Amino acid sequence: MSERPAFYITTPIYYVNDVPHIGHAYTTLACDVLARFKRLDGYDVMFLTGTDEHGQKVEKSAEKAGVPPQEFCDRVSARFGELAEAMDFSNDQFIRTTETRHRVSVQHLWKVLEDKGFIYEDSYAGWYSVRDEAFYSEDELSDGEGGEKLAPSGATVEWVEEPSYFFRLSAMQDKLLALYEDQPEFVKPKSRLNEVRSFVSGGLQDLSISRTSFSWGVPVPGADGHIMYVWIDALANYLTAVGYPDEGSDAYSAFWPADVHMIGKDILRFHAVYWPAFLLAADLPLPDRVFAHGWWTNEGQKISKSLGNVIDPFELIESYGLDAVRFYLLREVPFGNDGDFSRTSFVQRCNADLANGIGNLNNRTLGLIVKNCNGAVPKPNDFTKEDNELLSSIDNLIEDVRAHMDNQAFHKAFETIWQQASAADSYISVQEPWKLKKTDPERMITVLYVLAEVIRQLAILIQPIMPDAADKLLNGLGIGDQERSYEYLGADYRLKPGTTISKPGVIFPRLEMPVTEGTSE
Ligand code: ME8
Repeated sequence: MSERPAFYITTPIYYVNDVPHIGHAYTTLACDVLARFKRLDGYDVMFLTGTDEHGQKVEKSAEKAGVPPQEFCDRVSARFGELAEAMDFSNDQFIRTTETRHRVSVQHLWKVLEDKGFIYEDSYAGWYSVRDEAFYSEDELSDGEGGEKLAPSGATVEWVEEPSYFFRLSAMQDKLLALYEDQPEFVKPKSRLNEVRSFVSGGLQDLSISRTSFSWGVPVPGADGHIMYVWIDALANYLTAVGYPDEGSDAYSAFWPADVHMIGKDILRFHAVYWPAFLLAADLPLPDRVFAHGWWTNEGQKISKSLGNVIDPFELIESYGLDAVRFYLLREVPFGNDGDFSRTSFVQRCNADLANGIGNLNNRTLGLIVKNCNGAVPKPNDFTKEDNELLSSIDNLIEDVRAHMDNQAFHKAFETIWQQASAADSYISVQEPWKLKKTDPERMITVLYVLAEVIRQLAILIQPIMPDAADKLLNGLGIGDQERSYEYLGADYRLKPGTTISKPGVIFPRLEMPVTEGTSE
């Protein structure tokens, strides 16, 4: 087994009732960036994503489409696979809850919970939302305009009465409160922890965990006619992927418990209340953290199919290129907050930080090296105070970036990196290497060397967010695949004089402003 530390990160598994949109791309992107970061930082990473294929919502969608549920799941799940490819996600696994290994795993978990006395049979009479696949108590509901009852999410609920098995969630209240107390980073951001704590403090009712009024789900072992509630089925995917129920397997020993379950704020209760309750009841170790990020709106409006404003990630990539899409989504909005997608801000952000930022820095520096230094990294002379300042701040940048990444503060990590790119921009404006050619060619050489070295380290640092652009930048500097991990940051692996430099191409194309109302600048 590997000597390296392990890191296990998961996305929610997405319902296959509909094709992927920007929200799904966003969560998985955040995980991808963290997974890539950790790999470069020396970790053995397990990055899991996949699809949630059972339940009433999926069954109804398949019915509507006039295809058998499994065929429907295969079709939509494949689309999520295509998204992973289009977004260049580096997931190690793609799990589907209709796989046999998952049925085995979740049925085992059920049995463990049953053997430990946490499951009993009764009947459920209450409200259920198919859209949310969630049970709601009366006091959580509000009245809709047409007299219908609405869940806090805005989804309609229906009255359900059926025989059901229950999980003794009510018995877990104290243990959960103790968890939030002892492990305050279990839920992030902090506002979400407070939300969860107040929900649990209000008292917990036992949870209905089987359904009998439809059949698209994992059969409850030994209970004819019962299928598992889709959330116990879905949550268990995080265990299945690392080999559960084989707790002695290499994958399980290396990766469980998970380091981060990344989710959107809509599914906080399932991950921060139900999931730890199931695990505590089954005597299984708890994940380190559930991070619930915010919600994207589109130009100020809720994203919804009925409003026709769903942002298609495939179209975005087609229009703006993958590097820009990946960059914008994680740079624009403080991670954890809600964010508004706007094409104007997209173009502004990418042009400022990419085309005019790192792209321009790279073009100017490499262009001058190719023209004035025989197309190779020049051998620098003595560094001045300014040179040393710039170099030492980039040499130490990883410390701050790492701290931000460990807090899932992606925007801060990128801000830190881009501040360094700005510092290099100021340096080039002050040093004016293009003028030095005539006045002080030896100094020009040193300035260009310093700049190229800064670009080397910036390119290594930005690999997680823009793997493709970083690859081009590193190729331009002649940095081989073996010299791209974070070990190579810092002063020990400075650019080698004599390395051939290629003529810079366009790495970050300048994007056109959208021609719609309200975009005049
Ligand atoms: O809830 N902004 O699946 P789901 C940001 N199958 N993120 C968004 C978003 C938006 N507008 N819309 C969706 C499920 N998301 C369950 C999960 S896990 C064991 C089971 C993202 O297809 C966000 O991550 O409804 C949210 O939590 C997830 O998609 C919901 O995906």
